[in-house]
Amino acid sequence: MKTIVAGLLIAASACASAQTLLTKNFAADPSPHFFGGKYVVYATDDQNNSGKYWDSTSWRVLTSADLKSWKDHGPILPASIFKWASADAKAWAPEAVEHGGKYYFFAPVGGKQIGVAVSDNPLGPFVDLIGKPLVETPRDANAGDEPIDPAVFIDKDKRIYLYFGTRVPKVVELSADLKSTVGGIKNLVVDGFPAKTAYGEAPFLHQHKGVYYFSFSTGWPGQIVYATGKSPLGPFDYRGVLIDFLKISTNHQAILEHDGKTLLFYHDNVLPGGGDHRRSILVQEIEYNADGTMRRK
Ligand code: FUB
Repeated sequence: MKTIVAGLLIAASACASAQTLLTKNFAADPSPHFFGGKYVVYATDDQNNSGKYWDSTSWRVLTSADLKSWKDHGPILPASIFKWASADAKAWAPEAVEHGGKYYFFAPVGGKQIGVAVSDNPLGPFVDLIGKPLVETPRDANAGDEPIDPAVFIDKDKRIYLYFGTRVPKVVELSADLKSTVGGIKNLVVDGFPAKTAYGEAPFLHQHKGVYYFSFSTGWPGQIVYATGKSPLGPFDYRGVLIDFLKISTNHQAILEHDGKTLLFYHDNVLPGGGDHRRSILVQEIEYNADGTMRRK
């Protein structure tokens, strides 16, 4: 069932509560944060792609004070932040992190490289932090064929981890200044996959009550599933499905815990004219069961 509420499309089903649509512009691959007293979501800019591929060259930013009303700031982050990237480099699933009073923006450009940029303001402008890719294939051993979908997790001990990768989930530790990788790139291990289920893309790590939750998409199309472990480096044990197959070739989630709520952001195809390359971002609250498993609220 779909209804329009207060200018925002709310999708609801018999078994799940409302999901809020963040913007009527096409956008995907949400990276949600609470920066400077407001919610900030960085996204792939599907509004400005060809409609035939994920070939936009900009990222879109959205903000909200209350998770209900969202402001779309438009495609304010261009791939040209990274001068070493080709002019038509595809701007895919971004990530950001607040660290030491500054905001860092991580972005895959062109499918083979991940850049890092910095700003004093969550909305930018961002400037390239190191003037070269932070991760690049084939330059970096074990970067994999497609080092995309960066996700950063800062642990309680202040160690910083960068997750990324297609078909094989990767992790590498970052230096405290975020300018370089530390040690080698490792493959993450997820045990207990059900038959015909495998890692696809969109790695994301969050922690809840001392448990490390590793969520990801299982492929194209994919389910959003998650696994848990005792370390940010894994190994992780498969725990279940958060979002089952949707009528779209990709899905991409990220989880934000703030103000006592756990918020699941992901993309679907719910806007008129939408499709595999014209995606839309939704948010829905999730909760934890006593055994640590998660369920959509
Ligand atoms: O938006 C381009 C790609 O589609 C992303 O990098 C993947 O996560 C998938 O959502």
